[in-house]
Amino acid sequence: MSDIKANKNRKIVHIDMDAFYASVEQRDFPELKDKAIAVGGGERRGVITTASYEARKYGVKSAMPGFKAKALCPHIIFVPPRFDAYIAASKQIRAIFKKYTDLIEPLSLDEAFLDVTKNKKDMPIATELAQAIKDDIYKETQLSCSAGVSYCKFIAKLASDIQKPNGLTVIKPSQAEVFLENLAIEKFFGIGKVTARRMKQKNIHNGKDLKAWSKLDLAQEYGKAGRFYYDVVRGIDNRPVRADHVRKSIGVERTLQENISDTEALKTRLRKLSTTLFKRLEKNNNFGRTITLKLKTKDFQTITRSLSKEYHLINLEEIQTVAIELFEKNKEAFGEIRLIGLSASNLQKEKAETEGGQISFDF
Ligand code: TTP
Ligand code: MG
Repeated sequence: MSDIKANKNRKIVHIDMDAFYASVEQRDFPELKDKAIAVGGGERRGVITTASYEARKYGVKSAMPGFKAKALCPHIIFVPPRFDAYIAASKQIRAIFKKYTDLIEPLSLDEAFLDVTKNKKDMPIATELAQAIKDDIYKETQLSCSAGVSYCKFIAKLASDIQKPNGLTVIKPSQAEVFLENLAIEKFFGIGKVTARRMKQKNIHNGKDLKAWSKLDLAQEYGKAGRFYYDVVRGIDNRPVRADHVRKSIGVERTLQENISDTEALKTRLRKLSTTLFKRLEKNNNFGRTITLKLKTKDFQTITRSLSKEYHLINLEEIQTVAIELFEKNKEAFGEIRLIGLSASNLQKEKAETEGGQISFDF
């Protein structure tokens, strides 16, 4: 097993807008400034997309049901989302990135990686470059963001979160070792909630604990992933910043063994397909606001029907409900079906678990 070395010569910047949707609302409606607000969640059974920092003080956060937000923060103001405004702001910030580098990998509307090792401004110091981007963004959009600077993607992303809002955090190659040793296990790239729980049962709570494990032991305990953990805890993440790497949709489709016209049988297929789609979305850490049902009839006519929600569908149950709803609403039009497909679009990376677990910094 040959050891991979970390490429520590790159300069990667991660930019993430602060309370993005809520900040756009507070900017466009000055009466909301300095107020505890949530975007979405106002309607019955609705989930909020995000909350202003004033509301977060009360424990309100993304994906929380509106009633819960209200219970935590009784004076909270619910604002309906205006996606056009968020997309417009997103385009503005991407145009700014473009002035610095073409190596931009957007992760969602409000977040991107930039490789500025070589950059269009010939700026040798990435920290100054990140500050310049922050200033440009503020000048142009009156919105604040947080930046993380490091030599690889996963550390840059963690860094941008450290001093939110309006932060700029640099983790130099020489600081990475201490940083990673003190990092809570669930914050490592590639370690999900389930793995983190398993690791804690084995007394692996932070990077230092994980680092004590040999490559062989990790491989025995976690299979192929174990080898990956071995590298990641040593700050080895050589993934390149991939320009234009945004997926517009993620979908699955199945040609049926035989054509089906029975409604119940089709619904059963659809539920199964929802599960497959959900697994694929989960794997990509990507969730959609829009679900599209595609059916091909026996005479090869393709019918597609879409439904958009104002929040991202992050549970299997939600995806299934939307898929069945789409089917029920339109079933008269279908007849005999030979292929069935389901896709999610208006994608957004699910927020990595960042709350809870304090990181300690020794530098
Ligand atoms: P985030 O960057 O995760 O959150 P944020 O920008 O609101 O707050 P901060 O970065 O300062 O912690 O997400 C960007 C936007 O994506 C957010 O403003 C609203 C939307 N969003 C959802 O619609 N649903 C979600 O579950 C999350 C996490 C975000
Ligand atoms: Mg953000």
